[in-house]
Amino acid sequence: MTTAPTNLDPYASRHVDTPAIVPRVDPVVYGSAADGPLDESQLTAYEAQGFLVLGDLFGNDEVATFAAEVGRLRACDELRGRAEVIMEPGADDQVRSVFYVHELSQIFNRLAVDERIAGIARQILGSDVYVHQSRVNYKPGFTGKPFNWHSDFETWHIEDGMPRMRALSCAIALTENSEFNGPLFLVPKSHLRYVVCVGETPGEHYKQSLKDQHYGVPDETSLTELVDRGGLCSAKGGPGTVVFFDCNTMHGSGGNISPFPRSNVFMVFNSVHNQLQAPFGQIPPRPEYIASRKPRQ
Ligand code: 6CS
Ligand code: FE
Repeated sequence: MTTAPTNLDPYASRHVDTPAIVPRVDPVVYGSAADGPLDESQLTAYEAQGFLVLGDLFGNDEVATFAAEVGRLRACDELRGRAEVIMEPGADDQVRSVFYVHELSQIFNRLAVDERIAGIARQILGSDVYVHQSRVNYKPGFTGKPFNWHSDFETWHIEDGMPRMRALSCAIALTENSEFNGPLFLVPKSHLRYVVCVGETPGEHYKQSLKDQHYGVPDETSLTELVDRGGLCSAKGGPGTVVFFDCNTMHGSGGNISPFPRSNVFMVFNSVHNQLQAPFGQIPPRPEYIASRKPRQ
């Protein structure tokens, strides 16, 4: 399918046969240091790099409670077989992710409104926020599979109808995230440019992409260009380490052949001024457990 890039949508993607890199036309930080809790240097670093790693937001006991809840969700019989539970590709006994945890779990329901993360999200996004998506990624030892390189926003724009880049993810490490067990890889400064991907989104793409994503994945030339400019960073740290990253920061992670699991809980905050419209990829909207269209105020 070859159609001319539309001038109406600065973030059109999967509509042309050749990839491209176009500029971001939205701010990164919408608030200011005066709004707190991040100080000027933290906001400046987030704006420049596209992510910020904080090591001391949650106490060990809290993280242990989150980790126990993650274990409960994974073992919960009534959840098995539900759409929110994503199994690893080719391993129907290995849970890869559980989505919608802010609604399935009282503990993560409270975490979603915890000022220590929601307050930072409001400051960066410059408005009230709501949870666009929540999930736990398990990445079990020995069998945890990779997450291909991608910009979340490219998927959320094309498949969920997220209009502009005014959202962010907050990833809380529930286990050690080391160089050995498949840590989150981020490309610094990649949030400032948008990679136009090729390929036509398959029907009900999420049934495949949440297991192993192949559409909305940048081409190697574009990815290399982003890395040449910004380098690579792996978000290593102990349990309780929190990574805030912009919706358009290029990221991914390798497989986990170590004996140690790499579990993270993700809360994705969207500005209330950026609520979902019809998917820009002109495809049916994804289900509520992946992309919230009824945000709780
Ligand atoms: O499609 C999505 O919304 C999900 N996919 C990835 C690889 N990251 C964001 C989100 O979990
Ligand atoms: Fe992602």
